[in-house]
Formats: sequence, structure tokens, C-alpha cells
Amino acid sequence: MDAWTGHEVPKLPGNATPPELYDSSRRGVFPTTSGPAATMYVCGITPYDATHLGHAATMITFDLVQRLWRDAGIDVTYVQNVTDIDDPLLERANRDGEDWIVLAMRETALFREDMEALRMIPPAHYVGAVESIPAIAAHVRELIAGGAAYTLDDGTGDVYFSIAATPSFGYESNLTRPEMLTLSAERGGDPERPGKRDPLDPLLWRGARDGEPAWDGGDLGPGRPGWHIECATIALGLLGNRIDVQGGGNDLLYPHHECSAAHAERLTGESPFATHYVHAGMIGLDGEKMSKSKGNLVFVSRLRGDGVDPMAIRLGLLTGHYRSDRQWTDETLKSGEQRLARWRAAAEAPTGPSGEALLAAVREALHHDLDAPRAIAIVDTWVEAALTATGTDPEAPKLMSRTVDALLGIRL
Ligand code: 5CA
Ligand code: ZN
Repeated sequence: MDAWTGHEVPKLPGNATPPELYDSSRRGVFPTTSGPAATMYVCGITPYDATHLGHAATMITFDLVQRLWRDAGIDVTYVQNVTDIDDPLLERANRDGEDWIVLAMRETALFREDMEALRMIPPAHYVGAVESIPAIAAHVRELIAGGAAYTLDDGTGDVYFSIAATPSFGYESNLTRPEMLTLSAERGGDPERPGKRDPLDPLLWRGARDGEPAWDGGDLGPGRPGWHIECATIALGLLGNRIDVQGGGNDLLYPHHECSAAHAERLTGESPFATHYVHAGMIGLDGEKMSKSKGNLVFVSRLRGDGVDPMAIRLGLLTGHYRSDRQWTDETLKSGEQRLARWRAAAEAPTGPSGEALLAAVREALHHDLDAPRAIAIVDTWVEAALTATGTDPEAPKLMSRTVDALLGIRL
């Protein structure tokens, strides 16, 4: 499917190096790439509701990764998916008496609009699960043929992946087995289902059921894909056997990214699937994770409809470090709006302190695991000085504006 339309990103003077990022599997901060190119796969939305601020925060995180790579002259290939067929989508469509395809198309269109408004650099490939079904089914058949997957003998036609098929299962999330069992039950898995070889084995293919959409799976019979194999197949098809960054919110640490990696590694025989597994913190409201199932959502489109400047939303979300779980409050938005106004005023000032020094400091802050809060504090200091006519560099306001546009995605 088509992604959204991008904006021009200003080219900045001087040199930058690719960022260092925290990798959940190695539990430390490591350089992302040493070569001229980099690949990134980010887990996108399940389109049964509008884009909320949690989705936006996660997408902004990986937008910054792409911006920093580009600033360092890296040739970036970025892929994002849309889970346009899965249980939650069908449940919502049934609840509302709506066609699931219409629901998915509408919410995906709204997501694209929100991404454009938030000045997200579009992915090179924006791919739906539905359009990937033939490739996914082929992978499931290959896993069965290789002894890594099995069909349940209860007549459903459901196929499961055997986690015993990858010796390193668990390396990505670093969780204990009891923790995995708990999270599996909470996040779409079915550890209690009888007949599985291991309670943690994830679903690869769900055999057709009455009243549910199904696709031809060849020898698998009709059905629809499981969630983790969707992302493994899309990433392998477009980015090759090893990707630099596998991204998403930290709710995907387990089972999603662990199982996607296990599927891919079993299919390719190469490990690890991703050099970095990067996880953004959860955005919450009133002390709870913002999620469609809890219904405590602040929608990007609702704020836009209320006349909020998307740049203030973006700035508000960037004031917390990407890895920390954090709350969205009215204050977050207010401070984003006030800061945006001050930055805009300073960008119009006749002079300011050195623009080159500002650029170097912002680059340095972001280089270390995307320290956007520190980058924002550095810009704030520069802005205060410019607004009190402390600096003498007449080129600095323009360079400040280009810096925050290119590196933070904030258009002044
Ligand atoms: N389609 C799957 C991924 S393949 C999915 O998780 N969809 S989603 O709509 O639930 O979430 C889309 C992206 O936003 C994922 O990367 C998810 O980790 C992230 N996300 C979801 N809720 C939040 C939240 N409250 N805060 C931050 N990120 C979130
Ligand atoms: Zn995914």
C-alpha cells in the first residue's frame, strides 16, 4: 500500500556519525551501523481505532533514528507494516456491525494523515498483512516442512511454531519462562490451549472459521496469518536476513519481537535477526498505559481537529526520553505549545549565539541513545540567549531553525 507524503528535510552543514542506541537483547547502548547503509523495520498499527499519542510517540522515536542516520549520510531503507487483519480488528468490526475492510482502510488513511501532519519521514515501503499473505503462507509451509512448525490435530487447521526449533529462544527479551507465560497470555498468545507442544508456541496460521475472512494457504488450507510471522515475512522480503533496527513500543518486547526473530532465524539459518531491538516507552494517561482496549486514548486527529499545532504535540512527546514510560497530561501539551512559540520567536531574532555550536551540541545529545530531552534543553538555552539579544551570529537563527527541523522534525 502507499505511505504518506514526505516533507523536504534540510541538509545540515558539517559531519555527523550514526547514533548509538539501546539494544534490548544485549541490554546496553551500542553503535547502530558502521557501513554506508542501514535498514529498519518498525511495527506499525493495527488499524481498528485512530492514531493515539502512544502510537505517535513510538513513530517519532524511529523517525528520529531515520533523521540521524540521514544526517550521517547513511542510505536508509525503512519498512513499516499495517496489521490489517488480526483478531482485535475483527472483534471491533463485529462489535460495531461494520465491514472489517472498511474499518481498516479508514483508520489506516487517518494514520497516514496524522503521520504527515506530525512531519514523519515516510517509510520506503508501507506494507499490509493482507497483501503479504501468499509470502506468509509460503513461510509457514517452509517451517512445517523443516520440522519447526506443526498443525494441531483438533480439526481447526491451526498451525503453531515450535519454540524449541530455535536454540536461542528468549535472547531478545531476556525474560524468565514464568514471565513469558504471563505476557503471552496478556498479549495475544494462548498458553492454556491444549494440544500444543509447548504452551509458549505461537500461532503461525489460523485455519478458516465460520464468519471470519480466510485466504488460500495452499497445503495449509484456507485461513489467515498469525501476528509474529507477518512481521518476520515482511521484513525478510524487503530488508534481507539481517536488519539493523527492529523497532516498536516496549509492549512488543515479548512475545512479538521474540517470536518474529525466532521465525526469521529459523527460516534463514542466521542469527540474530536484528542487530538492535529498540523499544519505545509506553505513553499513559491518568496512570495507565494508553491503549485501545482500555479506551483511555488521546487521538492525534482529535487534537488536530481542536486546532492544536502538530508541532506542539511532537515537541510535547519529545520532552520525555523515548525509552521511559511516561504520562501525557494537559501540562505536556501546554508546555509544548509555549516552547514552540518561544522557539519560533527566537528563529526570527536578528542574531543569536553560535549556530554551529548549537548544531554540534544537539547532534551530540541525540547521538547518545536519542537524548531528545537534553537536545531540547540545549535549544532552550540558545533560545533564551537569542531572545535576550545575547548572541552576535546573524546566521544562527536560520541554522537553529534548520537544525530542529532536520534532527527533531520540528518545523518552526
Ligand atoms: N500491529 C502491531 C505491531 S505489528 C501493533 O502493536 N499495533 S498497535 O496499533 O497496537 O501499536 C502500533 C505501535 O504503537 C506499536 O509499535 C506499539 O508498540 C506502539 N504502541 C501502542 N500503544 C502504545 C503506547 N501507549 N505508547 C507507546 N507506544 C505504543
Ligand atoms: Zn510487528
